[in-house]
Amino acid sequence: MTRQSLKEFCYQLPKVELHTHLNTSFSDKTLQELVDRKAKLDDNSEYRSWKLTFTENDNCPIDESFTLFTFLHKIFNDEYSIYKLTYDIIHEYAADNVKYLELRSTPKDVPETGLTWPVYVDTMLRAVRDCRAEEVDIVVRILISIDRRKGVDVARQTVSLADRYLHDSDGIVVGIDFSGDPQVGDATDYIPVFQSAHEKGLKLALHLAEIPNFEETLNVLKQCHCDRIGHGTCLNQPSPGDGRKELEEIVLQKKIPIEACMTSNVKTKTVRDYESHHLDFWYKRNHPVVLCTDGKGVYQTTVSNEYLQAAEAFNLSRQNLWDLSFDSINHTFASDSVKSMLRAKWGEVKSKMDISPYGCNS
Ligand code: 6MZ
Repeated sequence: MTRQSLKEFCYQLPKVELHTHLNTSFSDKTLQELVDRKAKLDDNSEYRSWKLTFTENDNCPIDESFTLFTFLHKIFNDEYSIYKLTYDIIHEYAADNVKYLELRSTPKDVPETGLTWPVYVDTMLRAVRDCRAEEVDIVVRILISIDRRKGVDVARQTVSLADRYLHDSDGIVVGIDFSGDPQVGDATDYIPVFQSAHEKGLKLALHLAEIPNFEETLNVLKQCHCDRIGHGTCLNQPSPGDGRKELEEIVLQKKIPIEACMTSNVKTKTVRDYESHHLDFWYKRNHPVVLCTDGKGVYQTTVSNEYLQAAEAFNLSRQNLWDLSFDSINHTFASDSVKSMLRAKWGEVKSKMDISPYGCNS
């Protein structure tokens, strides 16, 4: 199979995206427009010289991502930019044959522009509903993010906000994401917040073990319900104290799906290269993994490209890729009826696709 035909297959494949941050998932075109607009509004051409994406072979340590995110937050700081990001991103995923998207974002309060937390979420919802009214072929759900740099009080307020929208967004807001710089703070402090979110019926997607945070990861996994793990890069490494594989055992036993963001991990140097990505470890154990982009703008990728990279790194066949994509439906935070609708959609496409049993390198 040529690379081109594999690439085409990955594009044609109906897909699910479960781990993507709004402020890092822009297309080049949207970014350009929003940077130009902001430079004009603030009469500051300096914005145009900021580095806002990682290009090909541009591997930077994870801290550089967080520096870059602070620049992005300065650009995307009003209702117009949040609407534009959401609206464009939904169309771009639909164009990549993504049929179900969970978009996550941290609400911002920016007094200068009138942005408040509720305005932020309402703006995202407005864009989702506008796309639905246009009959864009994609189902969209929203997760509200807790930024671990902002402390437990803010996290509690975020859960209250998400709880309100859980009951007042026609089912679009479905859960909570826990993210932010993994080198800052201790996830253990947030355990009561996660427990209360779970009790309220919010789904929980938690960034865990993106770097070797063994202690906090163990505490969270032992004491909290967790619906999905973001990254989980170091879950299968032995713990530094006794060399046991306790994290790995808990995750396997609880069958917690892992959101694998290969390109992001390679570009932020938390993983050496695609071939050494932990996807392989979990996949070989028949453990649920979902291929995701993390930030298709910042890391310059697409969901189709993540399938291509996984196929090439681990010699996955078309059937393997199909199964990965189809199984991802099980790990969405959608209702049972939406899951059934998605399975039927995959079924319609399947007969039209050439799903040979051969590996991509054969
Ligand atoms: C942890 C990350 C992340 O919420 O403003 N974020 N958190 N690890 C990562 N891996 C590299 N990538 C993004 O999107 C940007 C925010 O998402 C989180 C960070 O908190 C970042 O500020 P939103 O839409």
